[in-house]
Amino acid sequence: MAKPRVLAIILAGGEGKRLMPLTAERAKPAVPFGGIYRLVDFALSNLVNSGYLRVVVLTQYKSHSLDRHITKTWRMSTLLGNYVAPVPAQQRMGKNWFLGSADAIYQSLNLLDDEKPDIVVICGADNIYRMDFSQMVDQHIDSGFPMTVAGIRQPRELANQFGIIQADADNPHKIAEFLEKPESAEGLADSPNEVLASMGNYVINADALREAVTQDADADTAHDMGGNIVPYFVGQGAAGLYDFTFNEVPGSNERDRNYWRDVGTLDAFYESHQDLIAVTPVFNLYNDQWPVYTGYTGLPPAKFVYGHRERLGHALDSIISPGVIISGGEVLGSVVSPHVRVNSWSSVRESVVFDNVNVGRNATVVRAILDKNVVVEEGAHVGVDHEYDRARGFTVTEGGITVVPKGWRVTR
Ligand code: ADQ
Repeated sequence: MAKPRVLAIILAGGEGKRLMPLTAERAKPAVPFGGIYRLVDFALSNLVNSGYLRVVVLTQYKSHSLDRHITKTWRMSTLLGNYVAPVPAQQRMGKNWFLGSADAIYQSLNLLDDEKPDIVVICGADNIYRMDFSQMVDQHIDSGFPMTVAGIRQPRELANQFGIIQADADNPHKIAEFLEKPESAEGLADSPNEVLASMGNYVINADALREAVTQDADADTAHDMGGNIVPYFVGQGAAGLYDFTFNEVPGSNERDRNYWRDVGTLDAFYESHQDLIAVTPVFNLYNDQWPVYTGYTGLPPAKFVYGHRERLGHALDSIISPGVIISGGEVLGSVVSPHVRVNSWSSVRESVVFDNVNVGRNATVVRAILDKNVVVEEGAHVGVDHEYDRARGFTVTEGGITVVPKGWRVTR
């Protein structure tokens, strides 16, 4: 068979309610991650590194900064020479404006007419991982199933956040049963504390996709890929299962070989950042055989200023982006985005700091996420007194992380 034409669709319209306040003014896929990236860069980089250069990104909710990022970084990228286009969902009025992911594809079926792919790769935009999609596509073609779903083992207590897969007893590459976000699920026979979860990544024959989302459009459903389209194929005994454990990406280390995190909650988002800075990273950003591409250009290097004798400007066990100036303050166990200033006698510990934050003299930031443009005034603190943090309108997560919304001034 000739090489199939593959079109990739990234579902990037999710609202990301559980990441509030980080998603108050931006779509979830546009949330900054790892200093210089945005969440969508991981899915996009995976596709491009897999050799799939025809990519459309379906946007919808608060998509302004997402569109700008994609256009600036990806569409204009002569380096990649690829074709990445943000496609906003048709803006319907009233309560039907925001329907599920299957509706987003249905509304964009004209892309299939334009591109004429044989196979469509569909993935979400809010997971951190490395994956060579061509390996999944190969299995999909070999299997003969019209649809293939990627699966990964996850802790059983997270079953209600995922589509839960049961593999066929006779064919490990076939899905026997699928339940979207069940209240609970039985553990696997060989590992009772784990379930097999859908990664939200699908490979589908173009004609089967067209047929499935078209019939779903008229049905009284949630118009959701996981909730409706996957069960539609599973019900016909026509859904394949791709086991992510077998995915091999060049340059991976033992620890991040099968790393995959859904960063849908603030605590998961925070913990995933800690994975980046572990001494042997649990997720290694320094794998140049499978690079993660992003949009910052023209930034000066990070700078560390000696400061005062009692407190030298320094950072340890941290990721410091270009354009940062650490002047007489300390940064420990943190991920810091561009244009951040950390001033004398201040301390930033185990935190995630977005673009253009200013940490004033003598300020303390502990186990916090500071959104873009936050100003921590001289002598102020964040994450030290959770009661006070809540009283000031900051979010404090179950895991004890204080989140300061975009542009806020933290006073003493
Ligand atoms: P969720 O991530 O909870 O579960 P959903 O909210 O539909 O499902 O989000 C999936 C992707 O689609 C996200 O990237 C989101 O941004 C996007 N999306 C949602 N609605 C959209 C719309 N109208 N337009 C464009 N994009 C939209 C899914 C699967 C589960 C699976 C988990 C894995 O349903 O079965 O286990 O992903 O994380």
